[in-house]
Amino acid sequence: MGPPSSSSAPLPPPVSSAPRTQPSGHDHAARFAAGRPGDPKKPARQIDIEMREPDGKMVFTPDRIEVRRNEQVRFRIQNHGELDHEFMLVSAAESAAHQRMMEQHPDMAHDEPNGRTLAPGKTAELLWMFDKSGTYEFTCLIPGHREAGMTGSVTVKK
Ligand SMILES: [Cu+2]
Repeated sequence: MGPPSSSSAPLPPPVSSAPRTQPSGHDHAARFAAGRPGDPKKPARQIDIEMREPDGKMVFTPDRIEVRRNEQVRFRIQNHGELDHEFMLVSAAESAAHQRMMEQHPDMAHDEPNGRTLAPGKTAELLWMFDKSGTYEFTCLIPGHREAGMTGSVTVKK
């Protein structure tokens, strides 16, 4: 047993990346404004979403979706590009906050109730219940991808 270590310099205070106006930083559990995970026992309408990188852009096809409130949707997401991509279902405000966080933690992968990360050539499914009307966004939060065009909208009608 030696003397108490003197190498344990005090840690710097934790740096919060969340702007003051956002109540939480990266709390996924509380951020499903777009609805909630679906019930696999109930019927769902399938919507195919393709991810690609045409002509230096990055896109979802289609990039506009309309659903009815309380309609359950099975997103079938295919990555036909050459890069990893994400499909994250969020509100516009959540997307902006999350994007700032991703710029600081670019390696963060998502496999969450409201999103999937897909390597090239992969297909994933996401079952979702849109239980609130409004307009939501789906986006790829990998830094630079949203700016390159990877964003789309879901309009939930009453
Ligand atoms: Cu992407």
